[in-house]
Amino acid sequence: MQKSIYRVFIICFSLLSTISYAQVTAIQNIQSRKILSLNGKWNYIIDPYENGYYDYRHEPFDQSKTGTGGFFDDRVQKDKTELIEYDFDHSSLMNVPGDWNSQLEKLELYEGSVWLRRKFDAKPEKGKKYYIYFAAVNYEAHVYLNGKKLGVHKGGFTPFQFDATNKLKAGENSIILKVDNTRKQDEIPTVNTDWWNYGGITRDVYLAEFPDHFIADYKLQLVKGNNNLVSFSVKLADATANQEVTLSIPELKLEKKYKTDGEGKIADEFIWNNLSLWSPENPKLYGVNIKTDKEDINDKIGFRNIEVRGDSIYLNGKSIFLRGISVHDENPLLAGRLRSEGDMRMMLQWSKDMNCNYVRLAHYPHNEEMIRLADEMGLLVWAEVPVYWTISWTNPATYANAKQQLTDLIVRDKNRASVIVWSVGNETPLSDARLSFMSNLVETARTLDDTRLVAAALEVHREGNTMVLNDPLGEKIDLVSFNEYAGWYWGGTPAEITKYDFNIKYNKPVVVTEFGGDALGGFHADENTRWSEEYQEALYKNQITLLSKIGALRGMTPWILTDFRSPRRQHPIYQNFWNRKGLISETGKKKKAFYVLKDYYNQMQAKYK
Ligand code: GCB
Repeated sequence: MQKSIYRVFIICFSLLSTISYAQVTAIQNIQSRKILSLNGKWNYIIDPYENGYYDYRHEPFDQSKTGTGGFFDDRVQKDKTELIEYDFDHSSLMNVPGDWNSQLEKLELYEGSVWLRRKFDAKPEKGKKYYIYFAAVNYEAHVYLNGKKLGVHKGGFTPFQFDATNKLKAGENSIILKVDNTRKQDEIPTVNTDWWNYGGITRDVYLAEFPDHFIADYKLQLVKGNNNLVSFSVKLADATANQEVTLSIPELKLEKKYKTDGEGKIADEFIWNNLSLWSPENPKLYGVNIKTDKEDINDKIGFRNIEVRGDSIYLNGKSIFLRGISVHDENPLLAGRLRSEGDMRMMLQWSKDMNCNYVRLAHYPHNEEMIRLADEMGLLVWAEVPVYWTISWTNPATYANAKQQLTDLIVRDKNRASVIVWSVGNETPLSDARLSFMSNLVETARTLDDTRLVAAALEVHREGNTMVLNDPLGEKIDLVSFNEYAGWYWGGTPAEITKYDFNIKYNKPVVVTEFGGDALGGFHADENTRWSEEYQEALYKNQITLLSKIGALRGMTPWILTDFRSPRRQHPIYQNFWNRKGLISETGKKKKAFYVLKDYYNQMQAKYK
């Protein structure tokens, strides 16, 4: 009974969140707003039994009453007789941003709740609005300010904010989060993945101040298929009409003034000739300024066009080959989520060292900073949501969650020229329910952004020595992308890879999303010995021969740039909780296969000059 009430609630909630998603997506370009960083050392309490959230009858502590026991009260003992069984002030500190698994040995494999608290000073001004903004918290965050709940957010890789205007005090404030990274079947991602389930506040936290009628969102990009037609739109946080907004790009001597309509919006398209178009060879970004009488927002934006015609991909009208590599948001050298710009630069520079012009940021939205660096360094991007493997396809709340995460990703990164593909998922098993779930996500992506390609990493099945791709989702997406593991999971040796051929139902550009095999860096043997660098090297050589049979091959992102941690990988000698398919080891050493791929990419670069 209780369960069905909960279900109705979830359905209503998901409907609500679908209807009002525009209000709940994160504010555009937070870095350029008036922000106070709340990064730093936060006190934490590990709470595996959720003792700070539920009473001994497992009822949630009453939010409306203080002193009931909830850790969000942040109580301090007033006299020696008082019993309080927690104490934030004397709890240890952890770095935020930072996953907890890599900061504390006892949390390495922890999945559950941790409370985090930080105090900060504020001087709220009358008439201003205040939001607490999180760039990402994995997975479920309950957020409290000065003992009062601001809200709950689910989804580990996308930004969100809560309105704190009425709860922020002059002087000292205390923000508390209960973060829970428990894996659950009905969530996105679901229980089974092949990456470490890093919990915590993994990206930046800010207190952001806004004037009335502030700019919540804007978009500045080329219209699809036209290298001179610029589309510009703005959305205020409320429906204020006649708000003046000025767009300027000083380098182009471009300045345009607008007034918002009755919905607080602006939408314009205008011709601008002689734009220097963004590409990996010319990662040109223009300084952009968007101003009102109360706000001054700066951004760096590139302009480019991406299109598919027949079986080719065109960037600014020129046919391209995507020389890519898949990348996880993890630093192999220190293990843990990428923590800083330096970490992110290292990953992207390694990709460039291999002569890549493209990265697949698997399997979930990476840090906004990563996309901005890709813009700056000239790397095209495949961006993905964690709709991975066996999602609960028939649960409406699960779908609403996936849709929200996709929406948040697109809203956040739509001004980044580097992003050319929105991927709605990876290796999802065929069924009618899955097809409708995935097709609806494809529709969502197209509705939110008609300028980029929409794709998914599909699977092939084998009929004898033929790899067949006839997944009906292939109809709806722009690329033929699939993962295949000939020479690794499919048994045999690298030599057997080239016996395969392909039967691909769709006449679209083929961009292979994964192939690969494990090699323990520094382990050398003959090319038939599993786990050796020589095996991986031969596998890459033969995979390249195999994939070159596909006439429509327009790119690939082999699996993967660096070794990464995964609880699924248990071989005591070769894995030890590491997936070893990296072309770079966990000590940063390039394996032999790195150079095979690099050679191939040099050839493809010459071919597509
Ligand atoms: C895959 C998955 C990827 C895994 C990889 C592997 O097909 O998409 O997430 O890590 O295979 O190593 O098995």
